[in-house]
Amino acid sequence: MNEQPILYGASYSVYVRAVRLTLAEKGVPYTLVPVDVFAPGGPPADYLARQPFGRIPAFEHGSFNLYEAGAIMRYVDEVFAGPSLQPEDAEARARTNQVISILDSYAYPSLVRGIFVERVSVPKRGQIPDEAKVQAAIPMATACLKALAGIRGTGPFLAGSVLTLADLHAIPMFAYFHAAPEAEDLLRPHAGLREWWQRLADRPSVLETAT
Ligand SMILES: N[C@@H](CCC(=O)N[C@@H](CS)C(=O)NCC(=O)O)C(=O)O
Repeated sequence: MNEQPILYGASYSVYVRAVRLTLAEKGVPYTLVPVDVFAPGGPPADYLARQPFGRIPAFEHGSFNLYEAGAIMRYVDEVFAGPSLQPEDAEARARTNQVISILDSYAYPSLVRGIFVERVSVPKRGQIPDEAKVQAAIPMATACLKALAGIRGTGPFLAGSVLTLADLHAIPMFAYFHAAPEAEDLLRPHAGLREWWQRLADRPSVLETAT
């Protein structure tokens, strides 16, 4: 299939950014069609045909339509040329998928929704953060950082010795989390995660998807 893929979403979304990072690392040109899920009234009604839950991203490649960031990232990795972002080795591949699942199930609700949104996005909108939500997110954020640091061990990347979809899934969540004042204290015990972030933060794909 020669068509250039189309990604529907907004650059502020962590999940849209994770897909953009994957496309960038694979060197795949694509079109980003803006869909703002937080617009008053929600996304356009016809968008629900692409993503019935009203979330972003959605993806189109020729006649193939897909939603759910993790599925899109795996598809992009498997269909396009460029460096493989999923290890061949069964154990390393399982670690990659384990990290992605931890990020979706525990990191997004705590690091992003519980801490970043309340501490950074809500005040930016001129509203008062819900302190209870921040406090409720801290135990899960703590457990999550400990788990990710443990899985990473001393390797340069989250799930082994090469960059994988696990790193690309994590980058947008960590980028937001770092903007919250809680990040410094919560990351203090995890020199390895801080070093991981420093290694990735000025990667071309990371810089070019920063906005
Ligand atoms: N499981 C979905 C999650 C996507 C998701 O939650 N996207 C957020 C933006 S980062 C969204 O659309 N939020 C809109 C809302 O919560 O109403 C995926 O992996 O694509």
